Amino acid sequence: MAVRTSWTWAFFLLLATMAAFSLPAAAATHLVFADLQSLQAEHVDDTLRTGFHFQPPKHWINDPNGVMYYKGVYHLFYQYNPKAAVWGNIVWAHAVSTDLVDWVMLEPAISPSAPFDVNGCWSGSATVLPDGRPVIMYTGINEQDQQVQNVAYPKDLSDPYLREWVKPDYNPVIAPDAGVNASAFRDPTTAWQGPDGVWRLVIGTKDNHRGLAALYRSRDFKRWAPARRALHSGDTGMWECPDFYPVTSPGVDSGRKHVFKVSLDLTRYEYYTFGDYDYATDTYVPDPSLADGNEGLRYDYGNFYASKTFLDAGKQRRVLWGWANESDSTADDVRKGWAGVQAIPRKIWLAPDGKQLMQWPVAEIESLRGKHVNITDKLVRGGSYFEVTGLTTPAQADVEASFQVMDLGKAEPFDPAWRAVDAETVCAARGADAKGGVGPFGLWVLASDELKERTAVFFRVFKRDDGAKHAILMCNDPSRSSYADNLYKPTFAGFVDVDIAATGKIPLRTLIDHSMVESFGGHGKTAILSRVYPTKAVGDKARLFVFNNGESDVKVNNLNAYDMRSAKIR
Ligand code: DQQ
Repeated sequence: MAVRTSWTWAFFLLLATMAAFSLPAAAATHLVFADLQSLQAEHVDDTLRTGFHFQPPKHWINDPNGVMYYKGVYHLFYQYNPKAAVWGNIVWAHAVSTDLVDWVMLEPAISPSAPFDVNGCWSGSATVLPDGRPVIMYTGINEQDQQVQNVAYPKDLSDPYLREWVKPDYNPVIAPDAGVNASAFRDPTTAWQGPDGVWRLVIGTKDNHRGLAALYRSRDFKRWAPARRALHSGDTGMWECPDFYPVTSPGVDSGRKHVFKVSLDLTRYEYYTFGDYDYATDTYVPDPSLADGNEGLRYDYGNFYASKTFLDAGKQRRVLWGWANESDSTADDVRKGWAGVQAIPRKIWLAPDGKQLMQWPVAEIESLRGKHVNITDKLVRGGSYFEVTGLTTPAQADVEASFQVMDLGKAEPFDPAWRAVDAETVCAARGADAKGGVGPFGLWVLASDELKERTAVFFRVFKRDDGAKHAILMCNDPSRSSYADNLYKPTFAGFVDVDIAATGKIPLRTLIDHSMVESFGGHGKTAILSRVYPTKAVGDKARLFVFNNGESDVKVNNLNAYDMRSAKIR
């Protein structure tokens, strides 16, 4: 017994040591824990597993892959380790759904099996060809550990779930040419066809510090040739998981814009631009008003990475998926037996003013709403808070609220020094407990009885000195979210482009799902996803509050909170 105990301790000590280097803050990609990557989880700790966000029953997941809608069925593939709760042994796991809510888990669609992918089946995309056949293009890690691009086709098109996929022998279809960095050449996009009938796609790569979206062309989806110029590039390090697609703005005759998004391996953030794409010359020019680089607009200002969109032809909408990594330690992941969650699928479109993209959880998830609590016109005096009671499961809930600022004159001046820094720095300096003029006000979610564990999702309003509108900061402050040690607890933040002087109100929607706090400010203008690990505010012990730590009173015009049922993932 003593021997076993000391072995157990030694093992956890080893994990703890590794964990010190493995919090997401360290941000290293594709860290391989040789000793852990085939450590089957024998026990799964359900305490903080999500109820209505997508997760497989156990083990590690990362990027959404090849998402598509095909003949009435949504397909979600994703990076998965079938053997452990850490990254490694990567296959394309596969799940299907008819409503983006309930999922049927299938056998992995693509696993290492051939010289061109024997060391891993990494991210990629699906394209539906004009003859109706879907094709997957993914990155294989070949025998020489080079990154090459391979195709796979469904074995049996009459199977509505497209369970089996065949990799033709002529793979790889795109190999890194001389001069291309073969260990940084991955994540092909969905292909698009120009009026000339030629297929195009881009692949993420880099040239020293310059991230590149390498463009390739093909007439038959089999023989691909590199274009002379990349579709786009930027001085931001390796570009992973590029995405490129057209968007329109409903009801606005602004023409068609193309969105270009990349996931930045160095910072683990994503950014996007949109602009004009010319098929004839294959040039993409972002709108000049948009920042193109680290300061660029983000889909989500929180823990959201390797995202991918697909066109939902059934509902004529574009849907965005993204991966939320854990922010506890690797040792915790091994102990839990699982790691990684997919964010709620979000409808995405161009804002009517053409200034940014908007997002909103797909309407289907509202089918999970249960018991409902409504609060109308409730004043929250500066320095006070109240509990939203009546929900059965505040740890698994959907909350929509609209806050009215009663005295905008109390807004503090926006320190000009902050202009040079990002929202995150401002929010980290002025967290949820730092009293302000207008705000911080918002929600404390996943709060414990004695209120010592709580995650704050809130707004602060500042007066600008440059004559522009007020600056509205939306923050997620997890600094008090848990009693547990060894957690990465970054403050996340973004500005919300709402003219508060004109509207008087700021809307917020927050999806609370045990260890996920996924928020949308300004009707989907700013999104922030955060992972938290409460120890007391779990299950039916979690509570929900509205707080106001500013001088100005705030009125909750309307708050609708719903219990959320669990999705069926079987
Ligand atoms: N994850 C995949 C890569 C991709 C990275 C490997 C992004 O293809 O670049 O699991 O998270």
